[in-house]
Amino acid sequence: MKVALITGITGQDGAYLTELLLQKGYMVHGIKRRASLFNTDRIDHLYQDPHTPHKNLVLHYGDLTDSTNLIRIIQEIQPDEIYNLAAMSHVQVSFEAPEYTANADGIGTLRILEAVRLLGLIKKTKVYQASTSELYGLVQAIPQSETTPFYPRSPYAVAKMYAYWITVNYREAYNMFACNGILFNHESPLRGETFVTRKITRAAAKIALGLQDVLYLGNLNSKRDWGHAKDYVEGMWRILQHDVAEDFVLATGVTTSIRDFVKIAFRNVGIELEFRGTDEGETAVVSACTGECQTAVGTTVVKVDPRYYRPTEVELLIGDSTKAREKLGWTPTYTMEKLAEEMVAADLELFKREVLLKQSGYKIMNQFE
Ligand code: NDP
Ligand code: GDR
Repeated sequence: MKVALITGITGQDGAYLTELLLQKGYMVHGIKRRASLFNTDRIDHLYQDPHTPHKNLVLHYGDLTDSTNLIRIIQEIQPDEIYNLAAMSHVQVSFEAPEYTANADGIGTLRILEAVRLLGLIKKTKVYQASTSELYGLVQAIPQSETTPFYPRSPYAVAKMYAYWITVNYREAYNMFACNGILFNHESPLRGETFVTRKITRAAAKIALGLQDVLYLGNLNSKRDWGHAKDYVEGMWRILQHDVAEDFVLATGVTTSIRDFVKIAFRNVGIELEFRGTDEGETAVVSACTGECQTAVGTTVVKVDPRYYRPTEVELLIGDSTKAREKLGWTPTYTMEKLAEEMVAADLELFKREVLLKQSGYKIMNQFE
């Protein structure tokens, strides 16, 4: 039985990867942070009571900013594969917490690699590093591939650039099986609520059901190459099964603007939008309303709020994943349209439950109301 350690197991990718590795018969260990509230929602369906005999999923408390726990856990479980997914992963937040981001996302990766080396596990343990298309930053060339130069545009991307190169360096210096997956944006119904796709699909569902009036967004012009997280965790696994340690881009090769993603998401709840104005004055107005939609034609449902603008923006990402397709046989199965449809459907389901509770007399409130 292969043993895997996943850092960031409570995140979007951690949840999908755990499911995949359990299906493949792995013993999975995950590192979760201590929080004042439960933070395991995304993997609760996979959770096994500590008293269950022959468990194949075990969670350990830990943090990428604390090498003592990383060394202890890695020593204890002697993993065949480590997937380093833990990170402060929000680009805009990294401008507000740059030092912490550097520590967790940059030095955190070094701590993992060094733990493997110090514990004498170089020959046994393969390491996957969650690198990112944010490394490309200011456009140098398109589509972006493994050979495109980097130009990071945020504290997050700069920290991830350190992580990328320290992974390459440990591979070259110590002959470690350490690889970067340079992954373009990937989303799902499990995506964090403050990333733009999920913010949009939640708002589309809530606006259609009459639970929200307006969606405020930042830069509508930037373009992203969006795939589904389920496809991308399959790629991570394939990267570590390849006979040689190498770095790979995973991407769909199709790019879409935020504005077009908004249009497509709202179309899935029966709302057609017409965008008017430019820059900070841009808005979107309902031009037709069918199906789930209960919003009057002519209502303004999207507005731009400059508070969501970034000090330095990444305007255009479009990936070339030819190497992964040819060497790993990896191909994404989701189009952006299918992804948006799945995300909107999941959010509609979620908020219909909220409507039902309200109609049945239950108040939706937090504990302090
Ligand atoms: P999420 O933000 O959903 O999950 C991040 C995970 O990291 C969470 O489990 C979080 O724990 C954990 N974490 C954060 N800080 C620490 C820390 N200091 N110590 C230990 N754990 C920590 O991210 P995704 O699942 O979307 O992404 C996974 C990885 O892939 C990240 O490294 C991200 O930067 C990278 N990436 C993501 C892409 C995407 O489009 N999704 C594209 C390219 C790269 P908690 O639940 O407690 O917050
Ligand atoms: P990104 O994802 O920065 O690409 O990083 P995000 O969804 O946050 O932003 C994508 C683009 O949308 C624009 N945008 C907004 N973004 C957010 N979050 N909120 C808004 O209201 C909004 N309005 C417009 C942004 O300016 C940006 O251009 C994600 C993360 O998962 C990283 O961890 C990962 O490395 C990269 O994808 C690849």
